[in-house]
Amino acid sequence: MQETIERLRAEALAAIGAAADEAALEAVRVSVLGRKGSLTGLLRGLKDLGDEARREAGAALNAAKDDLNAALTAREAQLGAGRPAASSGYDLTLPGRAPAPSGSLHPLQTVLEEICDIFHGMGFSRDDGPEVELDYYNFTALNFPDDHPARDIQDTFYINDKVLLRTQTSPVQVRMMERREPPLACVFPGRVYRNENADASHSSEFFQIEGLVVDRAVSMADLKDTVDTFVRNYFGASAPTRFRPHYFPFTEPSVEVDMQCILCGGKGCGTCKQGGWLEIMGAGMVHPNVFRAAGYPDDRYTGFAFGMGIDRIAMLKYGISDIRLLYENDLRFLNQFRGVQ
Ligand code: 2NL
Repeated sequence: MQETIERLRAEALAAIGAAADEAALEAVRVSVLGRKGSLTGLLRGLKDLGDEARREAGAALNAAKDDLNAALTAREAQLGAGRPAASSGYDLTLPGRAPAPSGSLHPLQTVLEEICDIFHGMGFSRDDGPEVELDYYNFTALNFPDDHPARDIQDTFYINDKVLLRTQTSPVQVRMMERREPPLACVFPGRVYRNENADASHSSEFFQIEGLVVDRAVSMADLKDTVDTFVRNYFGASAPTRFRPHYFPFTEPSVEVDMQCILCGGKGCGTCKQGGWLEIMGAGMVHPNVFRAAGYPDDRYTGFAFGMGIDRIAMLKYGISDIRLLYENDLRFLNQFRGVQ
């Protein structure tokens, strides 16, 4: 009996050592220790032995069983060590699933950030404020007379008598001047609203960026240089710019700024309606009444301000012919800007 046990033990240990993978090891375990295994069979046979022989064989069989269990555990750990613990049941060599599609910036946001970056490079900071505004900040403080047509409900969305959706970002600038003393140079991008019927070039919401520089002795030449530096940086080539006299209640003098058409170089094309020039912004020297409303002492400061439609710049840059595309969020349109920065 002792010999049989010893032989079985030696054979099983050899088989455990030779098992090349976990399946082979499991087969060895079943053949020795399983319900019909060779060692299990011997244990079952103990009951037929006499007292003395049963005690001896029992002790030997239990010792062999412990040895084999220990050897199985050790071999199992050895075989498992080659691969990460978590991988059982997973095939780590399979290619991954396609990642969830990532979003991207809206073309208006891309253009807004690019424009802000350029002004940041010229030393401008950036600020924003409420889209729901007091009519005082949107109109009165900006030198709009009480009977100015822009105040009409035909042109402006009113919440009530005194509260409206801002029609420009200028109210944020008035709020800044109330808070801070010059010198200041800041841009103010944001969404603005006009009570307008939508068509290819009009939308009741659009984006604007305004800029304001106030200090002692700021001049129209500073405005011109700022505009030229912006155009050079944004549109690359040094397209000439020109000022045309204009009227805004909040600036005096006021101008509209054109740049030579980037598409035809000034020769005339569909984009510039054959004129050779593209209007890119309105601007001027801040009206003294605006400084007065902001609480700046008379005559101490001068400043320039400008306002630019971001939608128009985005439409020019990407060749978009209908402003409504920028607000409909049609994925067939938006997906064309994935990866475009
Ligand atoms: C346009 C014209 C402009 C301003 C905005 C401004 C702001 C203050 C004082 C004076 Cl607080 N001016 N902003 C000045 C000139 C033109 O925008 O056509 N925007 C799309």
